Amino acid sequence: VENKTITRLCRTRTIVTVNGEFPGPQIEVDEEDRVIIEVTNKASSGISIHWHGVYQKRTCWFDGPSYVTQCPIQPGNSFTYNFTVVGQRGTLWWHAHAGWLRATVYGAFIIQPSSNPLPEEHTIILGMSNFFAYFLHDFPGQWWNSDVSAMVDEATAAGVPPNISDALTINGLPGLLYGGCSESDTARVRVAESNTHLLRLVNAAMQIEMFFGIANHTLEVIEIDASYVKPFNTSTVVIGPGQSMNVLITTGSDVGSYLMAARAYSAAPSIPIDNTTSSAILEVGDSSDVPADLPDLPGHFDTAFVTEFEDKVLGLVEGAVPTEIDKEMVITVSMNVLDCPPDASEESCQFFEGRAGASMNNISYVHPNTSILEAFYTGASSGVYTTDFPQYPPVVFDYTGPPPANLNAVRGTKVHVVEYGTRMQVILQGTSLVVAESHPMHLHGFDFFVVGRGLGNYNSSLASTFNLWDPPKHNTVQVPAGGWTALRFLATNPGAWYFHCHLDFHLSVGLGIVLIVENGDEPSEQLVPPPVMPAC
Ligand SMILES: [Cu+2]
Repeated sequence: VENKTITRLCRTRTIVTVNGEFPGPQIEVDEEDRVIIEVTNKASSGISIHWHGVYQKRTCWFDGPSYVTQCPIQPGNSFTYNFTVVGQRGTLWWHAHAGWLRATVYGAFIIQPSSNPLPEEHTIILGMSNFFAYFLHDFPGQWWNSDVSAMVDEATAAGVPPNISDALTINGLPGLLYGGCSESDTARVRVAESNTHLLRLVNAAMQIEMFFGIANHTLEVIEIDASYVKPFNTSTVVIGPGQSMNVLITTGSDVGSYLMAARAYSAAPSIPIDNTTSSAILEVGDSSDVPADLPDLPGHFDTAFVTEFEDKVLGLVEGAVPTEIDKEMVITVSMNVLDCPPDASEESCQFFEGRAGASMNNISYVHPNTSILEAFYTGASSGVYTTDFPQYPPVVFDYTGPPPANLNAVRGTKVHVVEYGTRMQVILQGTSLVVAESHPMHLHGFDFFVVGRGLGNYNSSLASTFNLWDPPKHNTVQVPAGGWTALRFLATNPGAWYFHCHLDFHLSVGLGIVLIVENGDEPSEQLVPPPVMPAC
């Protein structure tokens, strides 16, 4: 991990990279591979790396989120991640999980299946990022000459949401539609004529759900979050931050170039968004043309399209969902106004006279200054966390109705402990507090089945509508604005697992919890002993 000077749109900045590359290097492994990655921190602030979507079965030590499974790797220090990829294949990704460093520290993590279903496969990696928010904005203090954490301090000093981004990117490049300097900053991907190609899509953006499409081409979605789905065709895919997706395209017999494009989707029209469009060029055969026609993407607030898209997503594997459950949790997922801390200045509390915040079941998560997992493993949790994260919302109200008076979410470091082997059902209930937004919720250590979702408030009679036959299996799911999502998973992976919103602003103001899954009785159901972990 090191600083590197890069130029985009004729502006030069220093950013944090891995091996000097942006986006970072693609990691390719085979099913069942043991993966050993030595991370040396030559940047100026602590960092850790998360292998997004990798189960880390019994190896929670190497999952990566700072202050959850490890202390950050301090500048000048190294840490070796060491895990085996078991029972999964497809497109995942890796990214920094410390502060907002993932803005520039990310790359694809690809698990090749032991048997390849495609006669001729080409792999195309698309990254998407709105890191330009932090790249082009003239924040006082010129954060980019030091590190992103300084920028976070600037952006959140007033306790309000950060500015919107200036540009989106595809493979780290903004594309043709950003004025001067654009053409040289446009990604090109070359594929053969008359063939079927696999595109591996990752949404690495900090804050933005996206639409993505290719002019004149239909996308066949075959896999989401490294789990197969029943294949379906679409002109546009919807991909949230943290999600990955495999799609097939078939090229025609003519040589030619086509624009690929990505732009923001938002469920909350009242909030300003980055309304720019990132583009890249798909070259079919030996073509160096610069095409002009954009794919026909839905409008920024086209929630109807998103709902229709999500209705098409069904799991390829049938009958794998736990039909009985042992434990249910109902968790509100909410934006909030947090109290101004007693020692804070007025300038730092400019969001409805408090600070912009977020919570789950009214607890706005605060990181301890050490690793939750280490505290749990060594029995030294006192003063680090408490285990009283509520199983149900502490205050029952019309969650998605007219916003009630602020419920005064409180800051805290509370975890929820689950016995090994528990068949879990988790209802994530959105609220209209402050603003009804959709939240891409990501669970570490597991895939979950998305058995139901709807608008309004969840109640137990809606369980009869669940799809317990072929629901999709994801590691990240959108909780719809003003609605709910129902998940099921089997808690057979011991460890401390972060469960959080993948919009980094929401995450940084408290939208997360830690689920601790206890060891089982058998040695094969227990955490491996820890390596020497970084010190806080
Ligand atoms: Cu969120």
